[in-house]
Amino acid sequence: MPEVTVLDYGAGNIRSLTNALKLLGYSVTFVKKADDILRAERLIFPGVGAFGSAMALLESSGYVEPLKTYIQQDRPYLGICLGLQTLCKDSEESPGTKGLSVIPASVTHFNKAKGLAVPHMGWNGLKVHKPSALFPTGFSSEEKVYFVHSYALHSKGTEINDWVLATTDYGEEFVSIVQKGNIVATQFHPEKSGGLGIKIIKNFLNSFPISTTPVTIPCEMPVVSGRTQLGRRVIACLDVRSNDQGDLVVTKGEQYDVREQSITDSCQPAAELKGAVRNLGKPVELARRYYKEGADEIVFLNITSFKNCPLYDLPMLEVLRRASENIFVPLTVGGGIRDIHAPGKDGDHSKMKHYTAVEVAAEYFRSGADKVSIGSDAVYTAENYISSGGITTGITSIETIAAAYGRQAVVISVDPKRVYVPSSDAVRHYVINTKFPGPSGEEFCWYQCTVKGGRETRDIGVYEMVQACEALGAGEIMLNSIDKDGTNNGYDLELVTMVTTAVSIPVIASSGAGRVTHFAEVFQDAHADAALAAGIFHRNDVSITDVKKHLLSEGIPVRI
Ligand code: 1PR
Repeated sequence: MPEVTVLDYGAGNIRSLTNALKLLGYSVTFVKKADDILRAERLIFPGVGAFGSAMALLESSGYVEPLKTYIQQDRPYLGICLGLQTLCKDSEESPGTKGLSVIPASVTHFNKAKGLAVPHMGWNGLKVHKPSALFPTGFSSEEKVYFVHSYALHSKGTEINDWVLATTDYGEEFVSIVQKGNIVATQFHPEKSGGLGIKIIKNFLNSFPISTTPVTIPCEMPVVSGRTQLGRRVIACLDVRSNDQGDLVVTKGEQYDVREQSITDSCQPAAELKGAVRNLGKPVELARRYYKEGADEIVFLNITSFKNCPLYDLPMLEVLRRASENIFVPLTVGGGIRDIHAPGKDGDHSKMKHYTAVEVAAEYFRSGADKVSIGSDAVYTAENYISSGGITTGITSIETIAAAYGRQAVVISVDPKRVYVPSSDAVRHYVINTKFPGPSGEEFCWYQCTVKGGRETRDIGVYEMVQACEALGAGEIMLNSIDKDGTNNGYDLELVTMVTTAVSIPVIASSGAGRVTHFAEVFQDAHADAALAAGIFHRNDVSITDVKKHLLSEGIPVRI
C-alpha cells in the first residue's frame, strides 16, 4: 500500500482526512519527530487553528527547518488551510510571528467594511488560472469547495503570480490554491469538499512524482466563468437521544417536545401520560442519506446531554466516528459542551472527576467533528460577560475552545422563546416591533434565552447574548426557535433578521421549515447564511435536492 505522511499537531479534526486517504488506498503515517518529515514520500499538512500557535508548535517541535528543506527539494507537499497560510511570510492574525516564508507575501484579514460575514464559511468556487493535474477532467468554476477562514492570501500588489493556481471571490479576490512544481496548498478543505475534494486529493497523490525525475502530466485548462460566489448552505440536523429501549435514535419534536402525544388514561399521573420518544431513524444511516442528497453540512445534537456526561456517551462518539468514515462535509456536534464534574464511568460518586469544556470538545473533534455547538453554557457565559461590563476571562468554554481550535470551530446554539410586551421600553432587553401581534394585541416582543433544551428561561435577550458570544470568540450562530420548532410554518424571519443585524459572524437559521419556499425566504428576506431543517428531511416531505433546485430557480447560489 502506498504511504502518505501527515503532519498533525493536534489542533483539530484530521479524522476526515485520514478516512479520505484510506478510502483512496493509502496508508497513513504521522510525523512524530523532525526526521519523519525528510523521510516522507508525500507530505500533507492539514493546518487548523491560529497562525501564531501553529508556527509556535512547528518551532518547538523542530519542524521548521526540515519542512523548508522538504519544500526546497520540491517533494510532493499538500498544505491545507493554515497549511497554505504558514507557507507565507507572516499573517495579520499573529503580528510578529514569522511564517515559513516560502511564498513572499503576507496573509491578511478579510475586509469587514464590505459588510460580509467573517469567517468566510461555506461552499465557494475556484477560478483556475493555469492547467494543473489537480483538477478532474471537465472541472468548471461553477463547482464548489468548502472554505472556513477569516484570513487569506490576497495576491493584488504582490509578486507571487508564479504561485497562484486558483483564486476565489469573497468581497475581494483571494488566493485559493497555490502550486509551484510539486508544492501545492489549498485555502479550502478538500477533505470536507465532498466528491470533488476527494478527487483533488486523489489527483495530488497519484499525479505528483515522488522521485526527482520530472514527469509531464497531461492536464487540461478548466472552464472559468466570471466571479465565484459563496453558496448559501442547506444543513440537515439530527436531534439524537436514547429512546426508552436504550437505542440511540434520531428524534424530532414540536416545540422541543420529542414524545408522541400523551396517551389518554385518566388513572395515570400526568408525567406517565407521555408517549414514547419519536423514532425517525438511525443517526448514521440518515446522515449518509443527507450527504448523498447534497447536504452542505450535518449537525448532530445530543439533546439529553444536560443530564448525562457526553464523555461517557460512547454511542454518540461512535456515531461521529462512523459518520466521518464516508461523509466528507463538515460535521457539527452539540450537547454538553461545558466544564463537567462527573462521577466515574461506573457512576461511582466517590470517583468524581473534573473535565474542562475544551477536553469535552477535544473528544468530539477526535471522533470526527469539525465544529462543536455550545448551548446552555454560552448563555451563562454571556450573562457573566455582560454583568462584568465586558471583561473576558480567557477560561470560558467559548474562549478556550476558540483559542485551541480556532473560532470557526465554535458554534453557538441558541434556543429562544418569543415574549410579547406592550411597549418598546417595557423591558431592559432589545425589543422589536413585530408584524405578528401577541395574544393581547401586543406589538412588541423580545426573544428570551433558555437553557437545558428550553426547560429553563433566563433573564437575557438573544440580541445581547449573540453579541457577547461574538465578542468572546464564537465563529457562528445556530439560531433555533422554540416557538417555531417542528411547526413547518416557516422560519421566524423577524428573529433571524434581528440576529443577522446584531452580529457579523455567519448565522444559521433553524426551526420551522416546511416547504422549499421557506428556505428562499430566510435567505432573501432575513439574510441568513445557512438554513437548517430537521423534520421535513427526516419524514421525506422534501429532499435536500428539491430545496437546492428551488433556491437556484430563485437565483440564490448553492452548491449542486
Ligand atoms: O445546552 O450545550 O447541552 O446543548 C443542547 C443542544 O440540544 C442545544 O443545541 C439544543 O438546541 C438541543 N436540544 C435540547 N433539547 C432539544 C429538544 O428538541 N428537546 N433540540 C434540543 C433542539 C432544535 C433543532 C431542530 C430545529 C429544526 N432542536 O435542532 O432540529 O428546530 O427543526 P424543524 O426543521 O423540524 O423545525 P447544550
